[in-house]
Amino acid sequence: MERIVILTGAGISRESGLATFRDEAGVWSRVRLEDVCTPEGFARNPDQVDAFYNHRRQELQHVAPNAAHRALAELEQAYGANEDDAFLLITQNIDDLHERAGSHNVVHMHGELLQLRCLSCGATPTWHQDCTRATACPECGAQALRPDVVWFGEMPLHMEGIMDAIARCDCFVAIGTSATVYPAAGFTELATNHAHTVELNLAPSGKAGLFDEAAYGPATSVVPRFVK
Ligand code: BV8
Repeated sequence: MERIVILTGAGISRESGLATFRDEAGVWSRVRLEDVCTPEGFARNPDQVDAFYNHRRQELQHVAPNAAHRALAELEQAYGANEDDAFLLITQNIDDLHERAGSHNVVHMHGELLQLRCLSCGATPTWHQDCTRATACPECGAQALRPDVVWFGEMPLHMEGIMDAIARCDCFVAIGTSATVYPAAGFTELATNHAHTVELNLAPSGKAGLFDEAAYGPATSVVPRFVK
């Protein structure tokens, strides 16, 4: 059975209404990533970081998965019949749209917006409301909660399993990512020598030259077509 690894980025959630990061109206055109997506920014001004993630957590409640998310859930179903982990979906996104579309085996390498982490006891409670410096950890009561996401300079999650899956895959598909942020941006290089590589994106990414196959256009049209 062919083994397929899929990597998604913010572009797959764009047509659900969530902004990407580096497009002209992207998240980083409105706020400096150094201020809201680094440990240093959190230490300097935690209230600004709380507000940044509270806004994104609130907007997540008003958006829904799109046809691209659903197509990947259907693809997992088709592979799922074969138990030997032939299908892996890695996402750089911290939204829950893949899960809401029906995907089960989702690896959030940059963490999850709907989860917090307690800096006192390490608990990672699921969280849909706002979080401020006064919010108490449901486990230990400490007012020491932060978003459970990976900031710049922090180690992405599940890297050992990710590298192993890429090393063993026959097909690697990158969807809706500018291939700017490492280590995810380096995954295509890891796959290109032994796997068939595919880029599905609105426009060619910085790594477009590495792919064996590509289709450009909105994810809701190119992803279902690829999955068929
Ligand atoms: C780390 C989470 C080390 C929170 C984010 C070389 C090697 C290793 C590291 C580095 C390196 N060089 C530099 C670094 C450091 C840094 C980095 O990569 N910097 C960049 C800016 C150069 N990397 C890190 O710090 C990483 N950590 O390396 O740790 C380490 C080792 C040991 C011990 C400790 C540490 C951590 C990186 C993770 C940072 N967190 N987010 C949050 O979301 O708030 S990253 C941020 O960018 C986003 O979250 C997103 O996940 C990520 C990638 O962005 P994309 O998803 O690609 O989005 P983008 O807007 O860029 O592109 C959208 C694409 O969609 C475009 O191509 C567009 O054309 C397309 N599109 C638009 N509309 C559509 C569409 N496609 C289809 N349909 C549409 N409708």
